[in-house]
Amino acid sequence: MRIGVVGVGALGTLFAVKLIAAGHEMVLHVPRETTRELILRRGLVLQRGRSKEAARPAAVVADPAQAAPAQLVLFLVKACATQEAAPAAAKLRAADGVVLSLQNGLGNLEILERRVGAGGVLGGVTAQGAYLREPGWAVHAGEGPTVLGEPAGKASPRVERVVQVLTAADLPAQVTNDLEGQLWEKVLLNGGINPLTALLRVRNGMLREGPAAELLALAVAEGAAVARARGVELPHPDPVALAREVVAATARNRSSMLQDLTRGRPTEVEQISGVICREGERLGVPTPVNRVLALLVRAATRKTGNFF
Ligand code: KPL
Repeated sequence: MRIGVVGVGALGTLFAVKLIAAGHEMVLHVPRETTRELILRRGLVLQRGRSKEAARPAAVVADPAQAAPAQLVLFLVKACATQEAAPAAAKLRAADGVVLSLQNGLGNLEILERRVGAGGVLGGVTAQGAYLREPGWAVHAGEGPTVLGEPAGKASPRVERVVQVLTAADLPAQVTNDLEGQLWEKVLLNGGINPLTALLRVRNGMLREGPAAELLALAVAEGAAVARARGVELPHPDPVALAREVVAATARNRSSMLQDLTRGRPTEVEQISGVICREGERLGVPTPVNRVLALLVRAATRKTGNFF
């Protein structure tokens, strides 16, 4: 199958390497010239411990119109870049193809549907953890399932097909009939793990104990209260216990927000903590911990220099 990737960051690299190894023809959308040249010269690299897997995509393009259309387009840009990158996904998608967003945060599917058309978008969440060593070179730092579904709910043959493609490429995937529940569950986990790891400058595993673990539990419980007040059915009965499991399973990972903050790039705080706080306010559910975490991340993002 011809598969496109828009957003060749850590997860984009991980998915692309696995899918190339499974025999798919990968087309990568890479706007930055230096990254494009690097990937064309060296290929993609996926590292796990001491082992390294290299893979060559079929095409690396700045303009998606230069590539043949893809049946499946993986959309993995940061949530704060969805608006900007959505046209590339729309151009790369074949007329009968789908764009699959596996991004963090809420609001991505609505933006994509406006660009791509309502029938052309699938959503999902992934518990795969990876960080970039350099452009096109990802370190696989945590494994977990990828769950996908139709934005409108019920599973469909095309979701089943994508699940098969991913699973056969060593990216275990499952179908969900409740995408909204999955997206909210991921968002409240990210609302705890991402700001805390970014602000404390630690890997996920450091949230397993002590005051950081306490803050994690408080942030996740607040997010869960907002989701429930909204009428969302959270798949896991105990989101705080789930957050502890995710932190343990991805202990070696550097969260995406930690990577963004340390590189001085915009973070997904608005699409994660921002959404939890705004929805909490609308529904009368207090979110003081998420609010402070959001303010601290915003303040840290604005910080331009170091006094010491
Ligand atoms: O989604 C993640 C992220 O880093 O954005 C987790 C699951 C927290 C893994 O690090």
